[in-house]
Amino acid sequence: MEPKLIPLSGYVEFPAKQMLERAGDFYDDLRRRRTVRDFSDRSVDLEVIKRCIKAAGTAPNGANLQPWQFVVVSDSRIKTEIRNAAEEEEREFYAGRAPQEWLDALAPLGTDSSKPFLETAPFLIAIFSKAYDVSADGAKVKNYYATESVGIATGFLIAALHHAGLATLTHTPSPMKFLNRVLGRPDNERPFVLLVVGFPAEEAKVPSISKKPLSEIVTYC
Ligand code: IYR
Repeated sequence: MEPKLIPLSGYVEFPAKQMLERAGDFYDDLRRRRTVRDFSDRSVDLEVIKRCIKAAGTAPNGANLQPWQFVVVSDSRIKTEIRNAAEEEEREFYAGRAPQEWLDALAPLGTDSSKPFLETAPFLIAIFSKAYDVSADGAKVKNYYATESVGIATGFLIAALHHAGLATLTHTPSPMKFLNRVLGRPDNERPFVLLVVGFPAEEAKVPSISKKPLSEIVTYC
């Protein structure tokens, strides 16, 4: 097939000084983001969520096959079902399935099997990754780099929600297969992450942890 190529539009170059400022400002904005586990039950405009998911859908991805599905949950009965199923898995996780080394790594976060935020927060966004799609005639169509692509889109989504002034929790109850049953998703969709979205509770607390300095995370050559 002949590719259809069109002129690049939308790219903007900034003067060097402005470029530096923008890079610093973006860092300053992103570094304010904290993973939140204490959510308010205040409602959030669905339109904000839709716009943020549109931003996520612009992510670069394998062969532009866009191997993702975002399921937006606000129905309180479904949230309760998700909480119950997640807590069941988490109880097993914390009571024995997780190796001690993993529990030790989680200790600074103060997490446990109780997940009230799955009912309190106004929105849960279940993000699914599709290793393949199913065409209208039932044939399997393979996707490429599905996990990487969905990871990038999820990063865009978290940044978009933060930019809009919402708090998120990147939640990965393990295993997450119950999300297919509860949300009625087909077999080609694998749960990637359950994003909890809303306003932080007024008394929200977060762990006292820090990010590695640049010198530790970059190598130049
Ligand atoms: N899924 C569990 C455990 C957990 C695992 C990781 I890796 C975290 O960064 C945080 C928690 C839970 O949600 O409690």
